[in-house]
Amino acid sequence: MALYIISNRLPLKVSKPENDFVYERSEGGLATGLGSLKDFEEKNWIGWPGIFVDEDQDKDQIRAGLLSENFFPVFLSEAQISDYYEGYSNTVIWPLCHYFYTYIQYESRFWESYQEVNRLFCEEAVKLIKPDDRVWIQDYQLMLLPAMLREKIEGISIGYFHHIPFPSYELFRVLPERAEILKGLLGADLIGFHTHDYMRHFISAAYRVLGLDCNLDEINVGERMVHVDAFPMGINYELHYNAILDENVQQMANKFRENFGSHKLALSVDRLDYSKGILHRLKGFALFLENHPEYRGEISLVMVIVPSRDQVDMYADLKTKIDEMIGSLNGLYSTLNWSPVYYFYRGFPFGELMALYHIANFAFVTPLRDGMNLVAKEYVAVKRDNPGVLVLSEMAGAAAELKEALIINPNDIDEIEGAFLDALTMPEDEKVRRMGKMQKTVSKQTVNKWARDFVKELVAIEKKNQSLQGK
Ligand code: GDG
Repeated sequence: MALYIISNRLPLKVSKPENDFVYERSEGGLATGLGSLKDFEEKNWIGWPGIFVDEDQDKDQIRAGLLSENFFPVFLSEAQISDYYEGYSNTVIWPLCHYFYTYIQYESRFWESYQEVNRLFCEEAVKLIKPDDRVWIQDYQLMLLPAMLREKIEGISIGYFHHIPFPSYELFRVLPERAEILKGLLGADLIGFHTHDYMRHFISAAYRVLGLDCNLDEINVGERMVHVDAFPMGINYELHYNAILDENVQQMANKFRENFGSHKLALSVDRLDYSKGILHRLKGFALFLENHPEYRGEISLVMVIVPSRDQVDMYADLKTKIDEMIGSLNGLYSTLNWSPVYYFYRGFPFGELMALYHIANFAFVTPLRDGMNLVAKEYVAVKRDNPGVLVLSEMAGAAAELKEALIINPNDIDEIEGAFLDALTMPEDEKVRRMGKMQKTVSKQTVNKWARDFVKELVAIEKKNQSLQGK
């Protein structure tokens, strides 16, 4: 019996720098978690390989190259990536689920392409999957796929996990295709979210949009019950907790510490996105420096912003505003040996990121909305026994678990300002106590446990359904 993971992207990048295709694995959290599912004889992954190819012989070559990894490519055209991925997924579903519905840019061709690509994934999957295999679909790019697959393969066991927030019904109802999306998702036997709130919102949408019979964690779709549950995703705790034991990471941490100087460091790490609350954070810091001149020269904000979608106007505008705010803040307060903000508009190699986490006195994770936010959990793990303070937005899924963080409302600039003062003045024993509790939480709810819990529940539902049908 095999397990099939289906996600928009395969966990690798295929490129063709010269004559041959080159395959580069990207070990994200998801791949690590799935690696821990030992009970399956066979684990397969279906997704887009991240390269545009037209020629059949190139496609065959890539297919063959991926086979040894049990990866199966779905080839997409540039137009499909533009309309299904950048269009419907990222300029309709993403803003909607993050409560930025006025940011939605709706084009009917986006929805057409979204349906077409979900069908394409279905066609590819049907060629491989047998009725007693299990399927685990990942994320909002493939919300129609569960029902499409169920229609093609009767009795198949299907799970779906939603990595971003699921908005309240009042917002979800705005979507013209709200019913189609819900029906698509309800093709699954098990639908997972990071938090109970998202789960509740989903059930309420199913009840109010489709008029279905629901209880606290099940939706009756007539011939089946669909189970809904919360599975908070975690990180590879050992990897992060032990990161600083690596000599290179330690050397980098020492070098960074020396170069930044003796003042305190508050770190933030985000992809460039309006949901991350980057401007609010900067405003809070500016207000703090304005109202607390005694701390000028004592603390810097280290901002790592990973480039993303910056060809899109809305993202380019956000980047311009960030650049301007940092420029004016640094212009106003910098001295010869201190800058308020150290700004890096690029990604860092893993080891350097670990070194930054380790030396940061505080982490400011203040998204306006975030499904979970793994940066918060990584910071907690990497700090090890080096006390630090996590300032965390109550709008991040992680806040449901990391209750000992300094929890703030990221829309409230005064609260952000206050968090800088609270972090700077927190007694050492309180830092140690809070961090210890959060480390305990993060070390238990790892990405491996997340994956195992989900699949265990999927199997239990399958058994229950079989016994109900007298199989
Ligand atoms: C979705 C949801 C949910 C970041 N900068 C660098 C870097 N990173 C790594 C971090 C972390 C990951 O990227 C970002 O984690 P997020 O939790 O923000 O997740 P996403 O994948 O963006 O998004 C989110 C998640 O799915 C899981 O369900 O938590 O809410 O939006 O691992 O470390 N890594 C390196 N250099 C960087 O500069 N090497």
